Amino acid sequence: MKNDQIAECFELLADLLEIQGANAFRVRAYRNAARTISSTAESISDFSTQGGDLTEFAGIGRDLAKQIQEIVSTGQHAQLEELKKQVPSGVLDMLRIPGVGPKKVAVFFNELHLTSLDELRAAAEAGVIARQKGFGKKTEEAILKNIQMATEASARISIAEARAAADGIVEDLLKLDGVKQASAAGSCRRRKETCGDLDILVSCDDSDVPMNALAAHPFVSEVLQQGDTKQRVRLKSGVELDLRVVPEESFGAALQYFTGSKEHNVVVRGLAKDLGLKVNEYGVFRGDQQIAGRTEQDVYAALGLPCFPPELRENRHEFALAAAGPLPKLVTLEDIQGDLHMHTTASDGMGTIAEMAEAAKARGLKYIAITDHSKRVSMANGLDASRLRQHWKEIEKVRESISGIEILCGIECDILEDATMDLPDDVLAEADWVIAVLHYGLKQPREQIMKRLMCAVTNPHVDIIGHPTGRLVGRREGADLNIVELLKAAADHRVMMEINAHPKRLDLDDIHAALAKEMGIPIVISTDSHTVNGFDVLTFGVDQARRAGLTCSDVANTRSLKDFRSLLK
Ligand code: DGT
Ligand code: CA
Ligand code: CA
Repeated sequence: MKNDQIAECFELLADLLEIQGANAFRVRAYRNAARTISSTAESISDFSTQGGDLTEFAGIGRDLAKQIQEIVSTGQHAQLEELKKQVPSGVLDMLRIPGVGPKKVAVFFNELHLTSLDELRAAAEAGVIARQKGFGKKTEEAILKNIQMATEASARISIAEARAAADGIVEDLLKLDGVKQASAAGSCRRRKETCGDLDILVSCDDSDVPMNALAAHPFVSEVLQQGDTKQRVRLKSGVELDLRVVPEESFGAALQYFTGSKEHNVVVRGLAKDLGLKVNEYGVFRGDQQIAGRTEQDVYAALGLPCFPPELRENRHEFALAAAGPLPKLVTLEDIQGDLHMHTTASDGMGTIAEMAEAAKARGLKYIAITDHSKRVSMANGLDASRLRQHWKEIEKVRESISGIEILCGIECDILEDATMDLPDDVLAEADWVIAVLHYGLKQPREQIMKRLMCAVTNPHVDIIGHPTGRLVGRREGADLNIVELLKAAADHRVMMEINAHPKRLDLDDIHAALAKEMGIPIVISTDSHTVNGFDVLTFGVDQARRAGLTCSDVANTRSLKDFRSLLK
């Protein structure tokens, strides 16, 4: 069992207990434990089964240690299962509404007896929420405005969750006797930031083999439909998955077809028709004769097309790119040499400077920037000028004690609501690397948001805008900004743009990153790590960059540190 799964159990317990009005200390204990577990590098499950003493971990006492053992050994938590029966799942869905936490949900459930998003919407429309003690018209309006996001969020999962599930299942299917090939398809293979459902293809002579295995797979809760070659199941996480079993000679054609996107496939079919050919999930056909289908390369080649990387298959630029010559070579995870956004224990990170540097080095990175928060982010213990200067001295000490990785003295500096920087210019001037970000006041009118961004872009010490829109995937819209105007100014003032790789952010998104590339703005893919495991998310940032069509030359942190420095102002 993965640490994140154990942590999720505790998070859910905390939510449910809080909704039931449980003791605040108890709730906090579960949340702290969840945080410790999800930020621990070592497998808690292995540690526990090998007889390790779990109370060695911060925030884990005897009682919690026992509960962890229970989860690890039974795959369940009895009290959690009990609580789930008492609180309908529709109540938990309410937690996905931006700005609504367990305390508000407790009122909706316990006092207003609302049990689903639909009931909550109806109550808000009827003005019932605004009349409730502690709530007002404003809260009610916010709920009505944001409830749609919760409905949609519950329908789509993040690419991180999609990949973890799909890759795990594909790996297990490939181990089965008789299974020749298996692959994820659909939006997950295209690395879209969210996925509606999962799609997996298998080639196997006996379709019962993969279907029986999937039905019994630990991720799967029930089989929804089953035919001769097609099966639809629901995973325990709630997401649904389509499995298709296809003959070997059609595997490439099926993979092409079911990878999509629909829009890409429409163009492919049209091009085939122009050549007097027909393409479907079984192959490419001239009349009745199959001329390709075993591999995707064959299918595209039969149509005179290159085998598009799945990330490009959205019918955006890929056909124009193909017509213009060989496809550009997209950036890969292995190309990334440095990570320029991360936190340490100086602000809200869980690792020390040395731990973060060692972890980055172990992953093959050649350089990093330590970029803790500035003082405005007080709940993250953000740094003022004097603490920051002290912190940089610490970084210099670590620099001297570690070889094989370079460490830049950086700062993630807030752009304040009044369009000034959170730290004075003379401090920013001393930094090797300054990320400017919006954290607060994201709902300000466009004019003020742009004024703030311009303040950062025109500041001579700002190197990059971090997570430029501030959106949270499926949870919060980004700030109201004019992206073209921002990118123009960034190009003029030689300010870079971040693709924040965290699957909750992916900010810039693929479309905006493609625009930044077009305008010649260097893009940096950063992890925003808060723990030594935080670097894991780099892959999602690279995927987003690939969807934007970025090559090594577009991504500044594929360069050596020396070449990277030449891009700085
Ligand atoms: P999702 O699941 O909403 O995140 O997006 P996809 O792209 O995974 O869509 P899905 O699961 O409905 O279908 C998987 C792929 O199968 C899709 O990308 C293209 C192909 N496909 C499905 N239905 C059709 C269709 O009606 N026409 C064509 N041309 N292709 C289809
Ligand atoms: Ca899908
Ligand atoms: Ca599907």
